[in-house]
Formats: sequence, structure tokens, C-alpha cells
Amino acid sequence: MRKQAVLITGASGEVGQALIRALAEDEHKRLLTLDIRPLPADLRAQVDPVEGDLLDERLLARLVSEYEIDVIYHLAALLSTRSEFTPDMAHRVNVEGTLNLLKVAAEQTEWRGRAVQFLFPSSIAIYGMPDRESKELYQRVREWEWNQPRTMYGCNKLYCELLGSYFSQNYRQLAARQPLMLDFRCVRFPGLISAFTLPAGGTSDYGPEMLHAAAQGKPYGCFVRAEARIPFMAMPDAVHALVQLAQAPRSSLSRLVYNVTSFSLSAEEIRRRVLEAFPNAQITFEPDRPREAIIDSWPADLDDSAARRDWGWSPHYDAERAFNDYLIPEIKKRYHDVQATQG
Ligand code: AKB
Repeated sequence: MRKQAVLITGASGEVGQALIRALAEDEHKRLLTLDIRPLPADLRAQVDPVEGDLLDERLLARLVSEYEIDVIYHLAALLSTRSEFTPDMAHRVNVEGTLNLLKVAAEQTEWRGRAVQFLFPSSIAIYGMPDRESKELYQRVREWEWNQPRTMYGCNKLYCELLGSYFSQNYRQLAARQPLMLDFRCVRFPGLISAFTLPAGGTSDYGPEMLHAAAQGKPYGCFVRAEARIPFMAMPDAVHALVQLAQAPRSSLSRLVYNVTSFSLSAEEIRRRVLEAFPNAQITFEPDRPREAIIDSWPADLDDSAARRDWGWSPHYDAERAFNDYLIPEIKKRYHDVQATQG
């Protein structure tokens, strides 16, 4: 008899680890986690951890033979900067990996006669503001505006949104009998900042990197100019958005893809908040112009009114609360513990 489970891919990543901690509180849910990297030891006992490659279709077939998958949180991805150095691998992981999983979800939906729910985190990277003037003029971008990504990662994410819509609405549309469709739901995240983990290979990483470097007493050269501005979100709100969207009645959703955001800050405004907490921090601006150009192509802010209207989205952490109640206290504790153990 197969075990019912919630599948989390990319489980060892930043969002994955935060999502496991949130979902593991509900002991009625069995969590099946998949990542090419090992799961941190403190999380392994709470889940069924699997180390493997999303591109390995035989592995996916084995998992489906052992588990009845109700919900998929598909978090595995190569982020924007890393994807620029390995665009072919980014396409394989971000697109082919997602397609493999959508096919599994579609087959399982048909097989069990009930829609598998597929939660997909997209990104502000799917937007492409053509120049700084447009970014300044059109600050709060709506879901259907400026969908011209500049990066391979942004192209991957936008195409996967379209794949998810296809598998949710038109899959096998010419077949003699219309199959039951999977339940694809997507949020477009801004830059995410965690107190507990550091991102790897993203272009919005300068926000968390600046904070974590200051907390460790390390100098930090920010790779965008002081005025560069994009929307950000504290990691607890990213998990909150995914879980809240998953719990929304399908009938309340007017769209499959939603913007969500919490606060927009310039790099200088982040620096000021970091210096308030770490007055001795050495933070300089040393723009890497190609990486800065990617940030300049992303919108200054997102219009998340559709998510607020359809499923009651509202961030728990605005900038004040994110820094004062979550990031600074938790990061101070994290590095104090680290320094204490290192002596
Ligand atoms: C990245 O910088 O690539 C990600 C993102 C904004 O999706 N953090």
C-alpha cells in the first residue's frame, strides 16, 4: 500500500528547509523530500529524505511506486546568476526537471482520480524592465506586464509557468476523453532573505549577503550600486505565501500565477538597517555592472493585489518587522552560537 505524502523538491535549499520546518509541525503530513544535496541532519528525522536527481525519471518512477503524492512543492532550481554561467544545465534542471515532475503529477492525477496540487515558486526574474527610466516610471508591476526576462533563469521560470498552465488546463486536449487536470498554483517571489541560510547563485543575494557578512564581522563589497532597488521578502513570509496559496479553495483563484511581495528597499536602505544593528560593519559598493544590469531589469516593486483579493495574502513582515523582529535578532543569535562553539 503506497504511503500518502507531500513531496518537496529542492528540500536542502533555503526555501525548502524553511518549508520543512513549517510543514513538519503538522504530524498528519508525511513529508517526502528530494534534493541532489543531503538534507541538514536536524531535518532528516522529520521527513522521508531522498537524495537524487530530479532528472532521473527512474527515481521519480520509484518514488511514485512507494508514495501516493498529494501535493508537490517544486522548489528545485538553479538561480539567476549561476544559470548565466551554465545556461544549458539551467535549462535542464529548471525546465526539463519541472516537465518531468508535471508529467508525474498529471499521471498521478489521472490514476487516483483526484488532482495533485503542484505549488511552483516563480520569480521577479520573469520581468524585464527595458531601462532604468521605465523601472522608475512603472514601479508596481502587475502579473501580465513586462514579461520579457533578461536571464536564462527568468526564461526558464516564465516557460515553466506556461507549462503549469498547460498541464492545468489543456493537457491532452485532443484526446478522446478529457483527463482530470492537476492543480497548478504559482507565486512569483521577490528576493528572499533568511536569518538561517544563505542563498547560492542568486542575483538578489546582495541583500542577505550584506547582512550575514556584517553579523560575522566580515567586510562586504555590494555588487550593485546604492540606489539599486528591488522588492524583498523575509523567508517566513515566503513559506506563508506557499502554504496559504495551497490551502485556498481552487474556486477562489482567478489566475494560476500570482505576484507576492513584502517590502522594496534600495541597497543603501538595506545597508543603513544593517549598520543600525552592526555599527562596525564595513559595507562598500563595488558594482559588478553585468550583475547590476540584471537587477535593473527587475521591477522596483510588485502589485500583489490579485493575491490579496483572491486568497487573502498579506505579509506578516514589512521592512521594520523583518529586520527588527526576525533578521537581526535571529542572525545575532545564530552567529553568537557559532562563535561560542568556535571559542
Ligand atoms: C535570484 O536572485 O536568482 C533569486 C530570485 C530573485 O528569484 N533569488
